[in-house]
Amino acid sequence: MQDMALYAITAEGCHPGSDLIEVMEAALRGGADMLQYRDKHSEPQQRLEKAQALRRLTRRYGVPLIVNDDVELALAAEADGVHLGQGDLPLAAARRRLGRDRLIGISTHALAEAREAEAGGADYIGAGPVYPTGTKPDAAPVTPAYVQAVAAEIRIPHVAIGGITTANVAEVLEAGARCISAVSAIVGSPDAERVSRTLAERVRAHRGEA
Ligand code: 3NM
Repeated sequence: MQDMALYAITAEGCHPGSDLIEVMEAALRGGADMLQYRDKHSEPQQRLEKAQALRRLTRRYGVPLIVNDDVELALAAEADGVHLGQGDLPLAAARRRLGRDRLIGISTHALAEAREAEAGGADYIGAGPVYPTGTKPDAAPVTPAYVQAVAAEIRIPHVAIGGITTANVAEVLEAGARCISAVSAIVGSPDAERVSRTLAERVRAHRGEA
């Protein structure tokens, strides 16, 4: 998979007055280079329509589209892969259904989970939530120390996630993150393009690419 820098994830509640597709297009203009459709509430038909709209959008920008949780929706929408939490469909079952050509990402919160995902053939892992976040209020923060441990040991790509904003992204990068993900920092902003540009530029600058 490509070496992504900013992985933007959708949320049901966008900044008042903006819609999902507009906000995600703003994120792509700002430099997001991977996008995930995450939606825990919509009905199946609505989910399919939104995933298809995001598929058209991401094709225009040449960016991979990942669907959260739902392998069948990922296939129906011709997405590039799925992202699975620890309680979702097991990695091996998802791989059988999706084949080798589609990406599978796994959320991890501890090194044992990261090692298991790597050994099981995941394409990338999420590492988080790094900081407390209203998007996943019940999850205990893993702190930048977990990002550091993952960066030191895990060889597949990792994405730091959870409570990351323009104010704390430097600390996450210092801990060793090569890619960061954000939900509320982007969708909750009145200027998703500017926030995305700032985040993507910080990541690339830290990698020595800008
Ligand atoms: N997954 P925000 S944390 C969707 O740790 C998600 O696996 C996490 O949202 C994990 O950028 C998280 O708004 C929420 O904090 C990220």
